[in-house]
Amino acid sequence: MVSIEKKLSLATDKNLFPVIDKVLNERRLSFEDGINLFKTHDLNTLGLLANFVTQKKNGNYAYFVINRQINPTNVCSLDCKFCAFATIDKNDPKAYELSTDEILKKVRYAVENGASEVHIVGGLHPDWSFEDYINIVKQIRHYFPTVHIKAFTAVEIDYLSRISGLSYEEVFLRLKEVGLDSIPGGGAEIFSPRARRVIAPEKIGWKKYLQIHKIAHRLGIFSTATMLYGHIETVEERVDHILKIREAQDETGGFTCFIPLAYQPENNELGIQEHTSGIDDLKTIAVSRLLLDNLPHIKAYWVMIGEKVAQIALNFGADDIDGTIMEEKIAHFAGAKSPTAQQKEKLVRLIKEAGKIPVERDTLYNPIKIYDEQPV
Ligand code: V47
Repeated sequence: MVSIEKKLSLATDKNLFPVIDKVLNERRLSFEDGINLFKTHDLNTLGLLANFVTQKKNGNYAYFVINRQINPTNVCSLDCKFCAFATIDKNDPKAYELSTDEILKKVRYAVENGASEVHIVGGLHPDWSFEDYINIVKQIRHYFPTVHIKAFTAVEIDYLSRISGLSYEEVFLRLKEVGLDSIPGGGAEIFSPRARRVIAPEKIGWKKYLQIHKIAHRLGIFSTATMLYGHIETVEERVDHILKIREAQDETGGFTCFIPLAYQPENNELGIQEHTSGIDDLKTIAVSRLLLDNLPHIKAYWVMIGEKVAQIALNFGADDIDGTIMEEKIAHFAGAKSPTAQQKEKLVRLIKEAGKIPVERDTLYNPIKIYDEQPV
């Protein structure tokens, strides 16, 4: 077998030589290394390096989850320019609010179809009270005692704190008491204040986003982290975003996974025409894998980059492709071309074709089933 050193000796971009040396010797990469990795055209070396790190962390395993996404409402007091899902106007024909019964029906369908997780995010509804949000979690937990409830982004936690007058800690303790298990990584967008002023001027900034996640971690609530890329941000802003997440993870260790979210350009106010390219998707995943040496998992979210690129990304640093999801609104309102649900068998096949061993996981990456027996 050809050694990794031998393979990497074919690298053509001299800016990557110091990075190769650091990766092989398990030394932390710098901001400048991140920029050089984003700017390289030597995709083969980037993929080799990222896959080398993934294999060290996760062997040949690649994960998926049987889950359902539920968005209780799209009515939202924020007016983020990149968002095609939410509406500020309750009377907008596309506005909707799910009742508790409708939410429970969706959870029931998910659980009956093998879901171990429900992933719940939605708008900051101006008329919903703190207790309305609490009740969503409470009712799900009452009827479905074992399903993992991953609910409410840091942006929603901040909103719940504001409408209840409770501190972030107190909000989390209430949610935990009624059944919350973990929180998702949405709402991070891009941390750069410059870009944030344009794309999400009213949303909490990066300091609060990370503060909320770190508080969650200290209370034993794990979370994921995201980055929305492919809009107006610069490569420097991407690297800065990723390194801020690395710094937070050094403090708490509570992020299970990092998910680069490819911007979907339709039906919103930003006026960008293009979807991200496959090369940019692969680079962003690979660079994330290399910079985030303290995060266990990197997700290639098939919904936003498509199944084909997600599958290739499993050899570019990703070890997870998310899940069956059962329905999806946020990316599809904004023009995502992928399906809105996925069969488990398809996820297994995508992973096997990438030469990896599929593992159905729970939210915290405990294996539920390993599919190592049959070939593709
Ligand atoms: O916060 C909104 C993003 C996020 C667009 O935690 C958009 O495991 C692209 O966070 N184009 C919600 N993205 C989705 C999310 C997520 C998805 C899958 C797994 C996990 C996880 C989290 O979607 C929002 C925002 O950053 N978003 N509009 C758009 N036009």
